[in-house]
Amino acid sequence: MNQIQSLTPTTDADRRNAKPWTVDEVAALFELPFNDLMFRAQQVHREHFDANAVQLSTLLSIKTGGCEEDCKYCPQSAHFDTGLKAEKLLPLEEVLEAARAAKSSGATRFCMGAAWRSPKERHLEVIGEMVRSVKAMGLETCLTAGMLGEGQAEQLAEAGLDYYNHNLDTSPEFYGQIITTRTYQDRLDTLDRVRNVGLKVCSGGIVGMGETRRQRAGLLVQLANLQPYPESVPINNLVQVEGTPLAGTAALDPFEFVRTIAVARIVMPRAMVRLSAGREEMPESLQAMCFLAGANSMFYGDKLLTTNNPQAEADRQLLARLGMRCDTEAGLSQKTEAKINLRAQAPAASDAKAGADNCQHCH
Ligand code: SAM
Ligand code: DTB
Ligand code: SF4
Repeated sequence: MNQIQSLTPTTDADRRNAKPWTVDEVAALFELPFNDLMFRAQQVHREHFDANAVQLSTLLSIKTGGCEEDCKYCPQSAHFDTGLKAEKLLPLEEVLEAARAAKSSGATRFCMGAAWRSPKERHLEVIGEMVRSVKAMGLETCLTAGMLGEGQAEQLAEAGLDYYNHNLDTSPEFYGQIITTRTYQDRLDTLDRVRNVGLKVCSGGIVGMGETRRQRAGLLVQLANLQPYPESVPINNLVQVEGTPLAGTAALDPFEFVRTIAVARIVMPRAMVRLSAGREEMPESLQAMCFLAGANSMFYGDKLLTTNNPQAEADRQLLARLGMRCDTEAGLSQKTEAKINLRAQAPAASDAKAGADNCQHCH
């Protein structure tokens, strides 16, 4: 059981939903009894992935704070006073040092984040150098640096960037209450540019901002109906930062967060669904439930961009306790066979051992 049959990454054709999802259909998934939803999500997850493997990405803020956008959740917006000190773009050597540390603690992808509305030409040259050098260490690279203009995605692709992260953040209906300085269409346009030059798309959103369940469904519909849907889908739980307008928002029911992961898994079966911001505030039991719901990637390392993430050592212990393997290959091993045996299969002792032994960093 759980035999890894192929290391082939998904193709764009694999990630086209044959029929677009409607908000009603996705809202109906959210309405399922919790156990039924979890069961469906696990079926889908196990059809396409090894359910005991998780991919680890480490974040670094390469340009912090002072951002001209007004995203109401964000500690880095210059519109709000969160006490964060704005900094310039980090020098290359500092970025490479962080990438080396990420690799040696077991991350397979290094994600660089810049608090910009969009990057300037002079920045892209430096970032190109960062991408080339991080890749040369054997890490996958991801960048999130705001909207991309004409020719900028090409420049990043030429530098060898693997993924570009640009989140839709929420549903089109709720969006205007969260950000006014750029439109939903601006975000879709950037995703198009990224896709058109062959970069892999990382796009997801944030929950717990006061949106309704239907609006959470609306976000997932937007993502699932992209043609193709993203390779990578980060699901963030709002980290409430004092000074941002969303500080003090009623916390989301934790089961609703798990439901969001499960529905994301069902509507984007072959995407890597990343358990993203907000893990620091989650009990480990809840994180384990997110893996059961189909999350198969997470941010790993003591810090996200400006806020805390669980300590890497605590994560290594959590994965070990769950018998989960962190994947050291680029991308996650995919199962080619869609066979689910609904009767419980007693795991062979060798299977359990294979999972736990696989990652030299975690165990
Ligand atoms: N400035 C770029 C942009 O907005 O695309 C890149 C950096 S921005 C910080 C990346 C993403 O982090 C946002 O799209 C949002 O989804 C997430 N994020 C920012 N602040 C957050 C918070 N307080 N809680 C959860 N997610 C957050
Ligand atoms: C994403 O969706 N979440 C990450 C990454 N992409 C760039 C960022 C989370 C940021 C949380 C708040 C902070 O640390 O500043
Ligand atoms: Fe700027 Fe990105 Fe934060 Fe929005 S989310 S304020 S664009 S850093």
